[in-house]
Amino acid sequence: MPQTLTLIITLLTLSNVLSRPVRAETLTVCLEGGCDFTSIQSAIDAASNGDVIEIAGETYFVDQAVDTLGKAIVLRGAIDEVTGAPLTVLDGQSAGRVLQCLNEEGPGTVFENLVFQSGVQTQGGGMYCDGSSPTITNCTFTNNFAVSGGGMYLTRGSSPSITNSRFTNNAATYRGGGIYTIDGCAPSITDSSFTGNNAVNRGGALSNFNGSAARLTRCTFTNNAAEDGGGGIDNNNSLPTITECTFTFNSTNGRGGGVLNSSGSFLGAPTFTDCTFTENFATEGGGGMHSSLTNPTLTGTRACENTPDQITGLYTCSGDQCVSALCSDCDTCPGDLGEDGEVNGADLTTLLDQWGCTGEDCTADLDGNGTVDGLDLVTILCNWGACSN
Ligand SMILES: [Ca+2]
Ligand SMILES: [Ca+2]
Repeated sequence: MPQTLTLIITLLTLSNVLSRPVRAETLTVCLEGGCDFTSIQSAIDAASNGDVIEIAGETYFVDQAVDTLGKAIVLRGAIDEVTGAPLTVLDGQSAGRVLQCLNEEGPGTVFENLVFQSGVQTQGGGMYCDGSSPTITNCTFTNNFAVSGGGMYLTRGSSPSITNSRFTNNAATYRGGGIYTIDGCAPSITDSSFTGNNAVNRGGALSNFNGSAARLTRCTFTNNAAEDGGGGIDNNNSLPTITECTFTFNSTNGRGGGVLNSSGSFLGAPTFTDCTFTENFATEGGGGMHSSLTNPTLTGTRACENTPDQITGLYTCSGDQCVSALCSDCDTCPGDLGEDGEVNGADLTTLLDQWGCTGEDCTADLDGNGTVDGLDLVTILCNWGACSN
């Protein structure tokens, strides 16, 4: 056998041995001893890719942000067997950040069944991701605090996958009480809730900034607030895809009680599909949503009983839209002023006849803002054709 061939075979055999997966280990953490480690960070330091760290259901006070060091490992907490709620708590003691991923963590870095609470940092009190996209499942971020991104701060393309998680009572003195994303991040957030988060500037629950393409599916936004716009979500130069999400009781002293889309999204515009906006509030208008210098696409939207109006600013709509003062109108046929089962030229004529009408007698004031105006015209046009109900 020629020497070269022998060498190649030897190398192939050797590489086969070397690439054979090392058996993944399970490392255990608990405070009282009897486990492999008493500190979460010590367990991470000792772990190799593929390992699982199981953390007992106790409260771990974090003196320095827990850092996964780029390792593809699973951090798994304990759950209440009845409710499924996480019982393992990482507490920042209102002194520092709780968790960070700074080394290009990918989906193989998994956080499961964990509570991240009482973290404080300039960016990302609960969690900070820089160019990292871990997997987050059944986690709770609560009572965290920052200038931006109280619960979580995502930057430089960080695109974590977040499922079945909760962001509750987090706060920011600037933007993104729950989450702040900047510079091309595309987190996927599914079946999760944002409740009682607050921002002094914009985006009580979530603030997307500078080319963020978040994908939100079946998320609820309830009781979030921001002082200067976007009580629920603030989309600034961003193009999120928001599907089957519900916005209720969010508020702002600016525009966009539920959502504010703003500042010329040069990369595209937000897309909303089958979302519901009810009982949100905006002092300056756009109780449900307001858009400025961007043109979001709305499909299957239901916006009703927001204050002082429903949806303001530019948007592109498609069918099955209900933008109406009363939610009960959504069950009939919004825009069908003549009640003949079709939104057509006769309804448009009625609206134009009442153009500028103010007060309660104006039947063509479809969105209930007190005037028959362009917003009502949009409702007619968005629902053009045979009634679906
Ligand atoms: Ca009609
Ligand atoms: Ca109106």
